[in-house]
Amino acid sequence: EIGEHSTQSEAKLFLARVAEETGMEEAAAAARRREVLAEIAATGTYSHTPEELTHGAKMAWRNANRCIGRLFWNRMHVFDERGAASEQAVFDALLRHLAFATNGGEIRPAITILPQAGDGRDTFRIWNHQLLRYAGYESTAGVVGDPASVGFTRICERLGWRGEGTPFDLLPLVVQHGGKPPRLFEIPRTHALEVPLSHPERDVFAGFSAKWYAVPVISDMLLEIGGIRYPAAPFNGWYMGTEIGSRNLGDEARYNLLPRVAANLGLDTSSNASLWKDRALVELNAAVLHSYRLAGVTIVDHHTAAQQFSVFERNEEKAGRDVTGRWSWLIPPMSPSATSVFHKSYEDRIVSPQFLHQNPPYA
Ligand code: HEM
Ligand code: NRG
Repeated sequence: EIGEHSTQSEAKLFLARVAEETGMEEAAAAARRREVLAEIAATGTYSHTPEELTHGAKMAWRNANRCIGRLFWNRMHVFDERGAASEQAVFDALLRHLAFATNGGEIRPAITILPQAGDGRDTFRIWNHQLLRYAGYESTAGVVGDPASVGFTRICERLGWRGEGTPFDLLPLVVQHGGKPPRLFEIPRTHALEVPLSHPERDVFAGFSAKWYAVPVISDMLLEIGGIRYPAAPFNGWYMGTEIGSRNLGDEARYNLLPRVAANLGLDTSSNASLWKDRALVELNAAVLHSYRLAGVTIVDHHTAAQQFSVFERNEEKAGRDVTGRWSWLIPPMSPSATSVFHKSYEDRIVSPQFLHQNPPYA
């Protein structure tokens, strides 16, 4: 069967790489390889050792072509939650993840790995795009909250959830086991650290108190390791400032704050050539970095992140590995040409282990 065959070849490649990278003894590596091939022959699939799981997840981060934060790929905590058997158990694991990752503001990269697919048991799907995200409500006066969440917010409402209606309502966690109806869980405030935004000198948020959450935890991607798929494996690092300042708050199709910030700065918005958007972007981004720093929450500016990425590139070269990347995602959405990544090109080739987009389980 095709599926078994590819699992077999993917497993062999992965095991060889892990053995090499972790300095396994030849005999131990050969024994493990035989064991996995026998398991695949007997059951059509196999399960990873804790060591394979941990190293595999780190490799997937290392191979994430769109990620500028990869210097730290080998420093991530891996929660092995493959034993989770109920929606409640998954929710509890996600709260442990949030507490560990948040760490009072000193953010720690982590991943929680839930049961694998294809071994005959039901897997889980987390319907949320990120564990922490704000709702978006369509109204006649436009969207209240995050326009990117309008569709998912409607799903939550159909499942019985009602938000307060503020621009920053945290969405509930939606966890599905197999083909059962999903279950909703409200995230306790204690597990959702947020940062009130302010500017060091100017009142750029006059008329709209903005905030953002501390930890980005992507929860809708599939982790593939050695031919094994983990459809629920939420992971986090910390924010790069521009993700919030340029995109989440600045995009016209998101919180669209540039006109307000420009007005609060007294800029001439009647002419594109006044560069009011650019000036507003800079001050919005300065406010984000300032506020996270003030709150003691880890964040990286895009210049430092790009420098760290250059160190990653050198490290990988020393280790004899190619660095793949997607240029259009690696360049930061403010002053890209002031960073090194802008001036280089990258091969956007898929390397396994990897994080993959998957179809949403709803709609
Ligand atoms: C994407 C930074 C940690 C995997 C990104 C992006 C940035 C970023 C700026 C682009 C996001 C966008 O434009 O929407 C960072 C920083 C980290 C970090 C500063 C701090 C440690 C991690 C970790 C993982 C990871 C721990 C996985 C274990 C990814 C993946 C993407 C990505 C898979 C692509 C997401 C997508 O396709 O939507 N990262 N990252 N990153 N990062 Fe990282
Ligand atoms: N741009 C998204 C988050 C994408 C991932 N970014 C990270 N990942 N920093 C946003 O919410 O703005 N991470 O694992 O740290």
